[in-house]
Amino acid sequence: MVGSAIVRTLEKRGYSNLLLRTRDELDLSNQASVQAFFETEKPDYVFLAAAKVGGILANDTYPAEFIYENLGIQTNVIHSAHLAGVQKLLFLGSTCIYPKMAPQPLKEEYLLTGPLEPTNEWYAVAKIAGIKLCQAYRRQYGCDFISAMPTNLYGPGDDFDPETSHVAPGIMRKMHTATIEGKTEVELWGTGRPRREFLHVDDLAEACCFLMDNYSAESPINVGTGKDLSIRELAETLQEITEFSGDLAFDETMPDGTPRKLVDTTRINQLGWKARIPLREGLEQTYRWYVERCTNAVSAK
Ligand code: GFB
Repeated sequence: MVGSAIVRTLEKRGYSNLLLRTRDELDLSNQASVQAFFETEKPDYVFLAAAKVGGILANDTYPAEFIYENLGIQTNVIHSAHLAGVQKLLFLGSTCIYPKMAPQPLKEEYLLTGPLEPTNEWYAVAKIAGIKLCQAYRRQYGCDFISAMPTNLYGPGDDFDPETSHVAPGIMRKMHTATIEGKTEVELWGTGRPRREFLHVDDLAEACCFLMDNYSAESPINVGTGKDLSIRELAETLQEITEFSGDLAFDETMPDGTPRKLVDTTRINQLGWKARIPLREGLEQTYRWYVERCTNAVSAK
């Protein structure tokens, strides 16, 4: 989702010399393959968006995959970028790197000031290691490696599998399916009280290009909208968008995760960047994308 959005944004800006590889063409968890790619292609700029990601249940169910795959991908790419003399690298983290009970909004300096949320500490520890790799290579070798911490993302290209996805695509799909199947209820996880901030992936892609041009420092920098809402409010908005007329049933045996994750975006705003896509509009566009994709998949069979 993120890589494709960055490519769309770069192409819109007129870049035609992009070095792209699919997962099948280049396995980023394979050190030798990554090193060979960098030695041969010698990229100037690197956007490191590749990661093993998922929603709260996937994070909690597959801790080994989340820590192992992410440590591997980012270590291989960052080290090879250094060896190949890359001019600038942007590493993408996540706001789950901040302590579970950190004051809100989350400022960049809250990193490593308290315990992490247990459901995603494996992913968070890997992402914190990625930030530290960038900082270490900057300090020791003078590499211009930066890291950005986006808040919860959504948009075209997302994972809509209800078991592994994040909340917005997960609920969209559950409501879409329930309407088709004539169900009167959808099951949601937790209490509905946690608050989350959602950023459209095209806004993140703009922010990544902006930071490549305008940011060069050791500290990670937050990327968000500065606004959050409760999961119940999100679900009610999605009921309107998907036209699901049934009830919301919250399964409180499922985890809530972090109570709130609102990022402080003062730094990036002061540099001159702001998110543009309003949540309602972005969710509507994402739902249209999902429905078109489902319809095409069905008619292709
Ligand atoms: O999006 P989500 O999985 O990620 O869940 P996190 C957000 C909230 O929505 C949680 C609730 O309180 C969930 O319990 N929720 C309600 C649901 N219904 C659903 C549903 O049908 N599907 C899902 N997925 N959630 C992830 C981290 O945490 O966020 C990752 O695990 C990463 O490490 C990512 O940082 C951005 O915000 O809780």
